[in-house]
Amino acid sequence: MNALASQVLKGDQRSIARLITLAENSDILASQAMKDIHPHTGHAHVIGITGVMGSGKSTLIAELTSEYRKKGLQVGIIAIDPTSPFSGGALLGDRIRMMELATDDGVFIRSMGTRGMLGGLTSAVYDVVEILDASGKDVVFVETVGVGQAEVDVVKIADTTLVVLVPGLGDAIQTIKAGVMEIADIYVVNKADRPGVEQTEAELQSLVDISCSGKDRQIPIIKTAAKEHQGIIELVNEMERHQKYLKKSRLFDTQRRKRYEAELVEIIRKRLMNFIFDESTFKEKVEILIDQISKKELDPYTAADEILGKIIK
Ligand SMILES: Nc1nc2c(ncn2[C@@H]2O[C@H](COP(=O)(O)OP(=O)(O)OP(=O)(O)O)[C@@H](O)[C@H]2O)c(=O)[nH]1
Ligand SMILES: [Mg+2]
Repeated sequence: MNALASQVLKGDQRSIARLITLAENSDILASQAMKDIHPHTGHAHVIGITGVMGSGKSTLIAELTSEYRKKGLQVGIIAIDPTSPFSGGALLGDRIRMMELATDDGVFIRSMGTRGMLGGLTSAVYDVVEILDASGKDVVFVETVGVGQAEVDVVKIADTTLVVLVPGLGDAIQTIKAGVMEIADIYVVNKADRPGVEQTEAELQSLVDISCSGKDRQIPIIKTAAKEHQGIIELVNEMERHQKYLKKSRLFDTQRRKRYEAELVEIIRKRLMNFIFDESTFKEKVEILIDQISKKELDPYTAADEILGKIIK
């Protein structure tokens, strides 16, 4: 077994950080360690959290984390958003809360930018989830902001997906991009200390009544005031209930297969892209083809056939 991998399996914070960095840089050293840790994954409950900007996702994660820590569980946090408090984008008060968590050995926090193709999740997220899972984290949070493709992709990684809304934005449901509402396993109305919470809840309830009619599971709506630590225990209970539901039905395996499929596609895509565009000889070849396309000596389809012909014999 790879030395780095075995340190990660022991939960060593520095080794976890190192392997994550190697994976982010697609370093050759990462792939061996990733191979070694895979058999030790599958234990963590992966929770995706998405929702409008500033709805309190990071605050919720911090509060949920302290709740899980009280239960003696270890927590991993991945924040996919450059403006999140994890990377220093929020008010000082929030940052202090995060700092508390950051010094806890049972918590690992990592923030990542959205470098993925077409604004989707950066492919290293799959690696980071695997690493944190293998390192013994019982719960892994993945935070994405409700814009772009990332929040729709989060559903491929997460076992349980939370969509966070806040009261007082007028028609709450309209404020979230189409397609995002459908990915929720649990709706959270945060900032329930603010006026308009009943209206938002009622709007959501009528949406649930329509979308869940005839289904065996109704999407629950949980009201929280993360800043006041209100509704946090209820939310933890609801997430655990969802995990049990997944395990009881065959949905758990379906969900996991979705993640592995997305991960596999991502690894292949990344390797093919590197092969075509980074490897020196191909880069040269591609430049020549682009010249020819520009001069109308060649069309893009024939050029693509030529490049792919070198890979797919
Ligand atoms: N009134 C009120 N404010 C809250 C609550 N939860 C969070 N906030 C505040 O809302 C602001 C945004 O909170 P964040 O946790 O950074 O929200 P976020 O969704 O992670 O934000 P982005 O990552 O930037 O999209 C902060 O100033 C929080 O203190 C709440 O329950 N009630
Ligand atoms: Mg945030």
